[in-house]
Amino acid sequence: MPDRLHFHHLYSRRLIALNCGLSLAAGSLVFLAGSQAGAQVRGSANYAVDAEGLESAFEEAAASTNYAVSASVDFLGGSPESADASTVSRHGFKGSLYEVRSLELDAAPDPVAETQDAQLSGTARYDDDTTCEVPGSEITGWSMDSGPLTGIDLLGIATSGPVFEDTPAAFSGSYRGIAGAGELMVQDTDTDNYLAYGGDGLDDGFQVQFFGAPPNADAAPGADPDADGQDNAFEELAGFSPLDGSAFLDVRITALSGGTAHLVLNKALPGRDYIIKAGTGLDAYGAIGTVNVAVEEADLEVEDPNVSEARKFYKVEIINP
Ligand SMILES: [Ca+2]
Ligand SMILES: [Ca+2]
Ligand SMILES: [Ca+2]
Repeated sequence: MPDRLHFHHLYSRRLIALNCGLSLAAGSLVFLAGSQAGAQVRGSANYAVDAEGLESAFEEAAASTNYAVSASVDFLGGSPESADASTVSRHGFKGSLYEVRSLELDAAPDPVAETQDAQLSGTARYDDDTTCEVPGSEITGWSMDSGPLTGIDLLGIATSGPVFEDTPAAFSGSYRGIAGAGELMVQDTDTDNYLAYGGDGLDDGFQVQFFGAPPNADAAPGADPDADGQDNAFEELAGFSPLDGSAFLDVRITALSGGTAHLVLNKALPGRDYIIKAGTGLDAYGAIGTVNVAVEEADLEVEDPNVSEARKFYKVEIINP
């Protein structure tokens, strides 16, 4: 089969060529001291390397816009480095010549949603001011120093607990004997999940603000600890203190003239719908309008221009959409 013989022949020639190449390299080493021709060019259509020489006198550089390599074998040196010099590869040394001087710890994501995980890691800064990223698994002695973390495992995965407002957490750990610290913001993404105040329908931030850390029976949505007739849930909706019996939503009819009734709400909050309802009896109200305000307003006046009944009742419903 002539074709097969032909291929075999080419294959054999390639083997021979390779062997020659190896022999030539060995010869270069022999003539090293006297030669200045050690560097060779290696390349493709997109890439070219002026290859390393065998001592510093032949040192050659391979480079692109962002990257440079110089290499040599006589002192085992070389210095590949990035354009901004933030990282330097120090290959070829027989031992570590650099020591960690400081450690910064970070988290991702940061902020993290409450009850979710974040990966902690570090950045070590060496005594020559270079830096090195350190994975969380290589940092020892993880510690939760403050804030709403519930655990950090050996891989540096931190778990956050529930919060009643955005709350920072502080943590620390060490790398090669150098301690570092970091902070992580835990975001309040659920307004009704905080410990014993969670799941009762009332904003946890409001409950902590007025009743302190849970549990506290006075903080229940239906409780009225200031005995003003409006329970905590309604005080939160209307924007009043649940601990001040003189502060509560008050709706008054201040005037009636020419078939128009003037109503005044002593406080209106932005972001709420105030639905004004009217009826001829206490069991038959119909909505006559909705009022919204852009900023908090005291003594907000509302008019009902269609008063013809002998008597008319009003009430206000508040909705926090
Ligand atoms: Ca929460
Ligand atoms: Ca709650
Ligand atoms: Ca009350």
